[in-house]
Amino acid sequence: MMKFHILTLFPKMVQQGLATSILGRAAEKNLISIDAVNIRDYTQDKHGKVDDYTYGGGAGMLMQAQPVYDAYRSVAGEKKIRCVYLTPQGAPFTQKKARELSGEEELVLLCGHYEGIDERVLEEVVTDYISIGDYVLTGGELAAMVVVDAVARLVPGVLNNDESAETESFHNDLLEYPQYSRPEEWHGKKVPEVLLSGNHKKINAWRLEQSERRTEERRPDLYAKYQEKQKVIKKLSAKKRIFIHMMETLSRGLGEILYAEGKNVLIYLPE
Ligand code: 9D3
Repeated sequence: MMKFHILTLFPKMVQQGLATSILGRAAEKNLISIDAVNIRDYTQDKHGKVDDYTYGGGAGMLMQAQPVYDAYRSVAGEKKIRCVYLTPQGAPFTQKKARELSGEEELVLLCGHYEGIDERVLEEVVTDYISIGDYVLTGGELAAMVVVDAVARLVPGVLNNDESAETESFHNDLLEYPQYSRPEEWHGKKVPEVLLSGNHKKINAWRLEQSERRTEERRPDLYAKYQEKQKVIKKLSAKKRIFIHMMETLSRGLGEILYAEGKNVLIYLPE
């Protein structure tokens, strides 16, 4: 069972948002637990205040160190639990980071509000600084929900067999191809002929082509990476019997090209 503790001023928001669908079922099955801790419950201020002005001036308020520290201690005790602070000043969140965090037994997610949190408590409790992208949110709650969702999906048993096979298999560096269901014609639009042909070799070729065109159009950054990989795979195919393992590693997205120049290829194998 992987435990998520979310420190926030808006516990209902995160609790409700994560109680539905796949994560709701995972919690019912005790594969994960999600508890939202209200930072305000830990203030020593008699009026329940958790924020104050910043030293040095400037607009806005800051969350004070004391309630954040005591909220963290209420879940961690004297233990050290990995603590992710959701902040615009963090490193961009990626699937790789989600995989890394899913190896923890327990995780604290700290949501900031106002202009942020007093630096001194961050120095004492935070192990990871994460942003979910370059746009302005109101607070860390939505970002924490994004991280919990992406990490919890990787906990064994949370996804069914079909769902996990999908995430583990090929199509790395490429966007998915378009998909169609019944009826065969809708608003005058027909399902592409090839998908009704039953010829799976042809279908796979069509889907790959669609994925490539779509990636080139919508994600030129990913497409450049894909093309570099294909170039290296082609080079390796000159000695296929020797390099078959490297070729498969690359096409399955299990390795990264560190260096490729002339006849030298260096591949990094994570884990
Ligand atoms: C001086 C400008 N400030 C307000 C406009 C900066 C600011 C403070 C706090 C901007 C946003 C926030 C609240 N955002 C988050 O806590 C946050 C966030 C985000 O805004 N974008 C992407 N990822 C994240 S993770 C946490």
